[in-house]
Amino acid sequence: MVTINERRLLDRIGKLGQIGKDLDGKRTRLAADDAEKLGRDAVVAWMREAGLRVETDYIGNIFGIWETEENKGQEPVMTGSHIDTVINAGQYDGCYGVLAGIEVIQSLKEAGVKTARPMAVAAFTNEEGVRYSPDMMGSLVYAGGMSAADACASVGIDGTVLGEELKRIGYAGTVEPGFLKPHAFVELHIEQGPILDAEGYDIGAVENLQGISWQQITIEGAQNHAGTTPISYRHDAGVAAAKVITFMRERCLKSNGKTVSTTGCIAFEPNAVNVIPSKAVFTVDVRNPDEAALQAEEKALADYLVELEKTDGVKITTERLSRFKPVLFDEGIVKLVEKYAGERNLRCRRMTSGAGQDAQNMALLCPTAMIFSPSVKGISHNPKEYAKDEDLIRCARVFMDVMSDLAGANT
Ligand code: HGY
Ligand code: MN
Ligand code: MN
Repeated sequence: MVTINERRLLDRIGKLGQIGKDLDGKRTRLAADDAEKLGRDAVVAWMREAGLRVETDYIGNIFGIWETEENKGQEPVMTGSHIDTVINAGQYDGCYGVLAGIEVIQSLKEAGVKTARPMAVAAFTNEEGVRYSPDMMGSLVYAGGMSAADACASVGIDGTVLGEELKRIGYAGTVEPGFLKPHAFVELHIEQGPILDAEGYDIGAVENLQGISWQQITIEGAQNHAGTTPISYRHDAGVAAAKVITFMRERCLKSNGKTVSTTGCIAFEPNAVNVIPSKAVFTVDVRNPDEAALQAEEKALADYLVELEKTDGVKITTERLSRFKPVLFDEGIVKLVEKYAGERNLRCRRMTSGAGQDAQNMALLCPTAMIFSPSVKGISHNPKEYAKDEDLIRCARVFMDVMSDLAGANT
């Protein structure tokens, strides 16, 4: 029975987790920045150590490919995830899936296993979307949902241009996105939510993924003195922004937990303690597993902004940053996850992914599903993100079973 090299996988997760830490120990590897380049270099080195052929496409997606004379030309079974992070991030989000993908292929290869299909593992560019929008960008380009040219022309929150940054860090690749036509795609990822941990499950068979709507809202009011201006005279962009944020929280509370909304970024101008803000620029991230419900949330917000312009005497503009419909994963692969989890006596439950994932774009190309491992206390996008070694290993073993099955391995 072929198994993964547990120590090697855990060591690599730990090593990659050390890359991109600043002097305060905060881990941040934003798409195509210097820290992420070092992460990319480490992943490419491990792919080479595994004996994989490494290719990089126009948008900087990195692929480790294992094909033999016997299976060359067959559509590969693919896996992948991301190694870019949010700001002050945990060490498992995305990295676990990329490193487990390398580990599974390396272990099968080392064991002399024959597979009917080639296998490939990807590290997709800019999954988080913190520096450049939209999120899940590399896999979106790969799946044909965005042109590589448009993606490379994206201007970041820091004014940089993605294509130039990829060139600068040496990851402006030479192969066409979509160059591998996958037979199937399976992504292994930490849950990033509390369900598996709280309900005592060992593994999640992810059957669908919720829709995501990101926009940036700009509210322009009237700059004025914080002390002398009567309330009735004010056109306070800060107060208007606060009303939008609380309006969205009310919508979430009325949705019985289906809608979630977050304002993660906000900036005031001129941003002075005794000046009524003239401008507020902030993001609204709204999600719901049902497309019609998500559209209803977007419409409610748009209608509210029209109202707010009248009541507060402000001018409001919006910019679409990202929009993904909910995705249903492949029932056959979900069943495979349940089958192998059962054979290993793991407690498995079906789940929805609350997070956006590269798998949602790969589902445009081929039968796709995901496997979740438990996140302790459901904490993620936070340095306290934690996954127990035994959970990581148990789920990686099921991941190997599923990948081997799809690849027609003679294990
Ligand atoms: O935003 C998300 O859901 C993912 O972490 N990119
Ligand atoms: Mn992720
Ligand atoms: Mn993430």
